[in-house]
Amino acid sequence: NISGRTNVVTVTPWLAPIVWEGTFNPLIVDSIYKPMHLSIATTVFAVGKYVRFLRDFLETAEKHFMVDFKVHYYIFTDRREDVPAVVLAPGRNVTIIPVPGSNRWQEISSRRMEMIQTAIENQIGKEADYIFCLDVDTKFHGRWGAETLSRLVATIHPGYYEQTHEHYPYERRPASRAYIPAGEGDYYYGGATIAGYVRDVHKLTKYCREQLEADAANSIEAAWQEESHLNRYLLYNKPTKILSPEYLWQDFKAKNNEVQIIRFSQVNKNYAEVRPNVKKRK
Ligand code: UD2
Repeated sequence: NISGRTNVVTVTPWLAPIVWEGTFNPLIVDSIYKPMHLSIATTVFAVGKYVRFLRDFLETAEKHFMVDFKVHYYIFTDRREDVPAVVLAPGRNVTIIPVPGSNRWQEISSRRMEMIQTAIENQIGKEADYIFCLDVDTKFHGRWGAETLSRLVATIHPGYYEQTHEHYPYERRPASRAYIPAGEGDYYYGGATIAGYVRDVHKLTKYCREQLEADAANSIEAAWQEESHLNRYLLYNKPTKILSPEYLWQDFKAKNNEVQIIRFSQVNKNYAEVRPNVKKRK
């Protein structure tokens, strides 16, 4: 009862599945994972004006994200008073973690690695089996369920899944710790969705934090900040499961033949209006 897919690649050269609609049976997946009573931590940062994206993120997550699982949202924000009260299903709850603001969006995006690392050490590591680290300027539109669980999970960036690795925006300057030499690379992974066992995501965030700090000490910032370091980490620490761009789309992109369902998508945003400083978007 699985249709199979012939127009997309569904397995990596190291035999990790690439999850697309038609490659899994949700009933079988749910019957395996739901009885395990897993605890799922979900981190989301809403710093500065990005707090405005939280309501849609949380409301749509309650409809589509890990439904019937215990989900603990950790909201990192400098605007506690603006966090919306959203009705959560039984077994799901929210913790607010205060973080400082910043006048550089690059710093807010990058410092997530350090803050997630610390939150895992202080709290999440004792509470959760799996963790998802997600961007807030997003909405869920379709099922995101237990088919996404694995030891180390990354998502193919929707902007680059049709391209070959010489076109990926990896960091190409050898001076940066995120450097990936020409001719190397598997996929270009988006920084908006990282997941896995808590201990594996802890290792990843600690590594990226250390590399970001080493670059900063050498006055260099990788092309796409923590996303560049993430891509380097995943080149040498292969993900055990990869999510297709169904799990990370962008509202400004037209749907195409390969993507049969958009499950999670970055909303269109006015960069000049929401960011404390502006840089051309990808
Ligand atoms: C891409 C990545 C993003 C990150 C960034 C790195 C995708 C689809 N997105 O998105 O994950 O790797 O590039 O440069 O892969 N944030 C705030 N307040 C701010 C700015 C950012 O809370 O003022 C948080 C928020 O959770 C946001 C995230 O950081 O979702 C990423 O920032 P972005 O969405 O502005 O980055 P963007 O669109 O370039």
